[in-house]
Amino acid sequence: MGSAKSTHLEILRMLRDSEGSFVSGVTLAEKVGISRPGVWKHINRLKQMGYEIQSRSRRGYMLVAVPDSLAHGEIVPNLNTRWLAHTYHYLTTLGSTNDYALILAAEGAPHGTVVIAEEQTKGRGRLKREWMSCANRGIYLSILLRDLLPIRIAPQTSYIGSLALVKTLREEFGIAASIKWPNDVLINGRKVAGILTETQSDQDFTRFTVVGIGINVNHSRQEMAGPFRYPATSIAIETGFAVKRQKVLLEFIGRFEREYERFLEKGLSALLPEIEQYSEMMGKTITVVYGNREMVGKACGISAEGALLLLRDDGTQEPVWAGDIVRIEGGI
Ligand code: BT5
Repeated sequence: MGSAKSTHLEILRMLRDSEGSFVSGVTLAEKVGISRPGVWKHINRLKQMGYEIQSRSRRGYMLVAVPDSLAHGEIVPNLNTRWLAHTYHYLTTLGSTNDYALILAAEGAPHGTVVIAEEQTKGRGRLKREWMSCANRGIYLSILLRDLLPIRIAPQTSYIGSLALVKTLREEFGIAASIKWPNDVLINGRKVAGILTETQSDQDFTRFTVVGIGINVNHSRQEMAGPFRYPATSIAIETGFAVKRQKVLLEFIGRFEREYERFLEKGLSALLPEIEQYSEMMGKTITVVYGNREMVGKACGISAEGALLLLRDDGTQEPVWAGDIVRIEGGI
């Protein structure tokens, strides 16, 4: 007999295998090795988790609908990756997935470990800013990368997150998403996702890197009303319908792995044409704020090291390494 935890998953697997038809309580009980009241208990547990299961006397149970949960059983069996998310930590509520991933990393968690939470109570942006992470609406995830990267290269992994998400939204959902330097993804000029990359290093090389991504998927207009530093939105607001978070997550994870491998093999310069193509600000006059400094210029490229290249009025080109774009010409 399996543990209580795996028994309900075993029952779920059998119901899935006979999709669209009933499985008798006796069959379930025999196959799993528990009593019929035991089956009933596990069915109730699955119902509480959001699975819609029809029960009919003498016919048994039939799975009617699965919840849009990001739990292990809904994601990991459907992954199409070689190494990413094979270790998968799923929590219904958590302070911050980045904090959790940093602890796991220190304890030796493997390369490609993913942490997912349905809700964050202390979700973080850059500079200890807050990331609004209300329950069951968004995707809050952190990816642990263990390759040794020169310290100056590590922040470039943020671009892998934004490029992978923009390609997911464009290719799978037909949404013209764009990248806003340095770490945001926008739809129709509004922020739909943010990325927070954190590293721990020895001397010149990283020991590990954690890329944290927050994606607003099914948030309502009220939830996205803010106040936020930059106008915010969700995929559902922009498309007008709810989107399966499972699909967004699976497609994103697959693309992240591919883009990361391309980055390791060929460097950021291999990704730059697409990053620039999908960029919200290229060729536009923008205002960047860094501390007390405000810079205005035309965004004219991203350097091979990841700096934003700003063309100033006097014709000089300035690389900008950090800051926030607070205004984009023609933007919201
Ligand atoms: C970011 O910072 O955009 C990075 C956000 C990273 C969040 C993920 S969630 C999973 C992982 N675990 C964590 O704890 N964090 C990562 P930044 O560019 O500094 O933007 C932060 C600002 O965005 C805040 O000060 C707000 O004004 C605004 N903001 C907060 N929540 C938002 C949301 N859900 N959507 C859009 N804007 C938001």
